[in-house]
Amino acid sequence: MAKAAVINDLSGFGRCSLGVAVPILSVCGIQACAIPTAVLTNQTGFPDYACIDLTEHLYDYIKMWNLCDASFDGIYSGYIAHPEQADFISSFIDNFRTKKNLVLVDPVMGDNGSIYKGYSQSMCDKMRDLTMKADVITPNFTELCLLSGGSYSEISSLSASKKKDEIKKLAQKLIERKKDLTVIVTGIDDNNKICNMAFTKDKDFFTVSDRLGKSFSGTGDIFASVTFSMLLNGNDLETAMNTAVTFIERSIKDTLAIDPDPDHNYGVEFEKNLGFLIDKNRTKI
Ligand code: PXL
Repeated sequence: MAKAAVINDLSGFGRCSLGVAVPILSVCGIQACAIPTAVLTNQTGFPDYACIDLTEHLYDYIKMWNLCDASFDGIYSGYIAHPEQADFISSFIDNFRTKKNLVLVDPVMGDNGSIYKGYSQSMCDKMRDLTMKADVITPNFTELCLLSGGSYSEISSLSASKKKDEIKKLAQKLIERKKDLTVIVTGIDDNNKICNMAFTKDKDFFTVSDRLGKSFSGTGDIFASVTFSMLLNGNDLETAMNTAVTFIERSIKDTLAIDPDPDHNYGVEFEKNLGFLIDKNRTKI
């Protein structure tokens, strides 16, 4: 059975981070070894939340897991609660990197043109360095701009096709810095559609699906978790991304079936669709 270290926060409400990553990896037949960066009552999109920052405990994971000779087929990181946590993730990758393991960094920093509450410029700078240690990164359009110096407002005002050209240029800028990087830009608005655009140094791949409702908490985390799991199980990028898109579509449809105007902070009904991922990964379970 494949084993992955998953570095992310645990939010009680909001269906994001470890709350979606652990169940998704598990149903894909991957042992998820969780490293909580912080414990939050609710994700930070809620008007009120409390956060316990776990920075001071993080290096124990490297120390203790070296003592038990731990090794990982994959490493997947997401939300950080303090700039030093990016340094920790970087050290964790240095310690547990092998020639074969897969490292996915989801550079969680913001959405819709703004950084998340609790995020600072120094966290974004450190996140930018961290992405250069990954095989795959999954920024949304806001995060792509933060990583590459693109102007969110200028590019957002362009026509859909010009916007996609600019996104490609920004992704290529990151690939110039690290030649074997796969950049998957998630949740791009294209009129009534949503696109995910993947770039490597020699190929591009896009998914297009209908926009269903407004943007929900945690769908970026779900996308990264499914894509990471499918890649770790040996699927190609296209299959991995298509599976993530279908899983999210089904979960949003189920959410809207219960309430056509839901509070997007609570995330999507992904739990009842985990069986779909079990079917997709049948040979691994
Ligand atoms: O889904 C990204 C995310 C993860 N973790 C926390 C968040 C957010 C987005 O708001 O607040 C705590």
